[in-house]
Amino acid sequence: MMFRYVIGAMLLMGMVAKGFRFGVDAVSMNYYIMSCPMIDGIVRDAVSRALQDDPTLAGPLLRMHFHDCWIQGCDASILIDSTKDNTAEKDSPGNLSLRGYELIDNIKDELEDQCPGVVSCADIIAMAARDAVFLSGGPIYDIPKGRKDGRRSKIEYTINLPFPTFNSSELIRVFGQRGFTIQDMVALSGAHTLGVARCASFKNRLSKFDNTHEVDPSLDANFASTISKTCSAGDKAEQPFDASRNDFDNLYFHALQNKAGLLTSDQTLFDSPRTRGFVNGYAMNEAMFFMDFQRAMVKMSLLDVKEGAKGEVRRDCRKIN
Ligand code: HEM
Ligand SMILES: *[C@@H]1O[C@H](CO)[C@@H](O)[C@H](O)[C@H]1NC(C)=O
Ligand SMILES: CC(=O)N[C@H]1CO[C@H](CO)[C@@H](O)[C@@H]1O
Repeated sequence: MMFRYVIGAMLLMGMVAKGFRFGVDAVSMNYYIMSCPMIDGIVRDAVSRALQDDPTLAGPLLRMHFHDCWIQGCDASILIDSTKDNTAEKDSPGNLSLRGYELIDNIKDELEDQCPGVVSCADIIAMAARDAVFLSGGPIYDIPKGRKDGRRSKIEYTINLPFPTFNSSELIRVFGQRGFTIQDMVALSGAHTLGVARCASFKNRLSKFDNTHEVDPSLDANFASTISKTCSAGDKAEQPFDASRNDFDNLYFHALQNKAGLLTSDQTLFDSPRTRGFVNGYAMNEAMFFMDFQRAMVKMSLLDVKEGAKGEVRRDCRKIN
């Protein structure tokens, strides 16, 4: 616990220094301290109520933040609805299974009542993801706030999301391009401790199995027949990533060690010597996973953030002002 405070204080000092350099409208830990002091409680309570109704929402909320940040920075571009003239990110095939948009709308409404025109949708996504992690049993950590909302969302850009068929070299490359170390990338992949994937995302692992009646060597035989059975219900059938889909824990890394990683991009982390050490470390020591995960999440939450006049505070998260 003490350790967490020390890390928090170190981050805070870093952010304050950053705010000092870039002026008053830069991201900071206490961005809303004057303009919306109740914000943390409001978001935490709303996410908590939503997860009591539906604990499976934690995964989609965390994934939403990743998809938002990965495409054009953490600017809530993922929330924009398509219009007659523009097909938005959220309508791309890779993003269709995202959920939780209504919860973000509800939080936004509540914040508009309490502190009108102040809180960006991008900050709401980032905070909701953070709270979803904590409320599912993961680490508690703070993130800087003050992201502004972007004014564009285009389906074409989502081509840059990492593919589930990527091997570790490709993952290392694309995460490296965005400033993440190999360790960051493995820790962030640990987000797959929450939630499910649809057969469409992992059926590539079965083709060899199906076509030649041979077990794919990177797949445990029992697990291969489990996912094969799941896929017999079609492309939309869901398979949890690990044995505890609603708990943020390190069982995902145990699954990888047992050749029961769901996506190619999961199993490759154990199969490649460049990443295996981190997988084994996180499987053995959950506290280390939590520490690295929260650090990497803060980093991800600051990807290409739009500060000040580079963005806006959307009135309706689904529409540009
Ligand atoms: C390393 C590269 C990554 C790849 C290739 C990848 C790919 C995928 C795919 C294909 C799915 C399943 C989608 C579906 O079938 O509906 C998924 C689910 C998920 N991803 Fe990732 N992902 C990656 C990294 C991340 C990161 C960095 C996060 C968050 C920090 C994340 C969070 C999630 C979560 C929580 C789910 C479960 C969603 C649910 O339950 O509906 N992923 N990911
Ligand atoms: C990873 O995939 C890339 C692109 O398909 C390929 O060139 C490379 O050889 C693969 N690396 C490994 C270690 O399999
Ligand atoms: C990961 C993934 O499937 N991404 C898709 C998101 O949507 C675009 C646009 O339709 C696709 O080209 C990507 O493959």
